[in-house]
Amino acid sequence: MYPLALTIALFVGVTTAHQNFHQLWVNGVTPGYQVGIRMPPSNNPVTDVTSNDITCNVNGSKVPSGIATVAVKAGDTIQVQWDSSTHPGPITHMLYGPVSDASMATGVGSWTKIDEQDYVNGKWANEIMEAVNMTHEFRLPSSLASGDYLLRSEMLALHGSQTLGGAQFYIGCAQIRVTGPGGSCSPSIQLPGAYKATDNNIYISNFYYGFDPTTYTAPGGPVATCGESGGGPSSAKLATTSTLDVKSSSTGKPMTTTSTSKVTTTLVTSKTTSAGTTSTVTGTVGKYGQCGGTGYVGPTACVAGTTCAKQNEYYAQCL
Ligand SMILES: [Cu+2]
Repeated sequence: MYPLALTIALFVGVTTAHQNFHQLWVNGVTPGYQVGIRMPPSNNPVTDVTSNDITCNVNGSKVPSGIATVAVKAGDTIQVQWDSSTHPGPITHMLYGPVSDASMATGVGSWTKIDEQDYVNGKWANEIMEAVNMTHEFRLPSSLASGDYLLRSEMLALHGSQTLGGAQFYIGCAQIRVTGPGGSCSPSIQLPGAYKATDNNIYISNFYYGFDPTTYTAPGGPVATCGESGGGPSSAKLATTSTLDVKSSSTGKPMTTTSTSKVTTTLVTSKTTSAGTTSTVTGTVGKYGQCGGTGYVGPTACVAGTTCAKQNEYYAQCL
C-alpha cells in the first residue's frame, strides 16, 4: 500500500512533473520521438553532482547503448524538445567526442559546452522554451572533426537551490554522427568533476530572497570557442540536406526516417510520465534527495536518520 499522500500525488499535477529530453530536430527534420536519445528510466532529476549520472542521467553511461546514432553536419541547426517544465533554470548543451562509435561511449570524461541560455529579458530558459512548445534551438559549431559524439542537453532546475544538494539536474544525451571539416573546441571540462554542490550557480542560498538572476551563468564554465586545428580540409563545403540518415546501432540497417515539422509534432509526455511513476514509487530517498512537492511522483520515504522537509511548493527533500 502506498501512503495516502503518495496516492494523491500520483493523480495531482502529473503534467507539471519533472522533465525529460525526448526529441531532436536537425535543420528542421526529426528522426522521431525518443530516437537517438538515451532515455533515463524515469523523469526524476539527478542531484548528486559527483555521480556518473551527472553525465548522461541514470543508466546513461551504460554501453553498448543499443540506440541509434543520428547523422548531422558541423554547423547544423539543432532543436531539442523537452517535457513541459515549470522549474526555473538554464539550459545548456555539451559535446563529448569525437569517438569512433557513439553507442559505445560512456560520456564519463571530457566535455565542451557549445550552447547556453540562462535568464533573458526577465525569463528563465524553461519559460522561454515553454512559449515555443518546449523547444530550444542552437547551432553545432562549424569547426568540428568528423566522428561520433554524445550531445548532452541539461536543464538545471533551481527551485530547490537554496538548499545544499537541492538543485535538480535534468539530463539527456543524444548520439550524433558528425561530418565536419575538422577543428576542435576549448575549454573542456570533466563530468563528473567540474560541478561542485557548493558552486554558486548550483547552491544559491538566497534564491528566493535577493538573488539577481540576471547575474546567473550555468555550471560548466563558458561556452567553448571552436576553431580549425588542422584536423581536416578547412575548405570543405558542407551541403545542406533535409533528410536524415539514421542507422540502428544494433542492426546496422537503415531505419525509416521521419520528416516531421516541429509545429505539427504532438507531445507525448504520458509515456515517460507513467514509466517514471511505476519505476520510482518504491524505495527510499537518500539524504538531500527529493521526497515531495507539486508534481513529484517519486518515493517519499526518507533514509533512516533523515525526514522529509518541505522547502517550497515544488520541493521537499530528506534532511
Ligand atoms: Cu520536477
